[in-house]
Amino acid sequence: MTAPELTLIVAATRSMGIGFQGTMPWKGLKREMQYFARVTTRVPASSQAPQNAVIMGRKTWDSIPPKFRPLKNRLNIVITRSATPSHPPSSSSSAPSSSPSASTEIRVPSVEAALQYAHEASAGTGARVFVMGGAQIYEAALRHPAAKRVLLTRIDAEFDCDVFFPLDLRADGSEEAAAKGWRKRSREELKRWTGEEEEVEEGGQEEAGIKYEFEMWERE
Ligand code: FOL
Repeated sequence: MTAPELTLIVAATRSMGIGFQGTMPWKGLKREMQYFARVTTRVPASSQAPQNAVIMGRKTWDSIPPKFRPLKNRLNIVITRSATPSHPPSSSSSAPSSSPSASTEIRVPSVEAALQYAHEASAGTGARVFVMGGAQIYEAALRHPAAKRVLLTRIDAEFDCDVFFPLDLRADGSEEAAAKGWRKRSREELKRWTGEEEEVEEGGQEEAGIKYEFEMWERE
């Protein structure tokens, strides 16, 4: 079986900063967060998938407000070294103890195990698999050939950051990304892939006095 395609989703400052002291470096980007929620939740129109999967590290899981955890209408897969590997329920077996109920997250010990789980759970349904951080998990995902796409929200500001996205997609200096085969796609291609018709405006968005723009990068 072929590996499921992976899409990394991230919001980053001009210097590719993504986090500060266990939380997000900025405040008040509500519509940006709603974009994240819509895009990760929306299943492709052509798919039979009940839901997409979101893969995250344990620290990112901890950073989500408890009332939003697990992220609703998505299979939440959390990577933690203290996990004992689990397998998704297969249609031929009846093992309710290992099934993810709608209100719980799955814990796995590695990115590889997360991919395996997402793949088995979604086999053939067309469900999408998103990697939503943090930096260590993005880094491991980017080493994987299945990581085909980055949905970047480029925040046109600087904030104190102590964690950075491990691939340099800066507007000016993205030679590193280009050399590794990463190309920025058009706004039309982003709209088509995400299904976002209204929200992806030319010239970007502004919220709480902060400008930002939605981008899609793909690896050739
Ligand atoms: N990608 C983008 N574009 N923006 C982000 O803020 C972002 N954040 C993370 C990963 N990728 C991102 C990791 N951090 C929630 C909280 C923190 C978080 C990711 C998600 C969260 O609570 N999400 C809810 C939305 C709640 C709301 O509507 O305010 C969800 O249902 O997705």
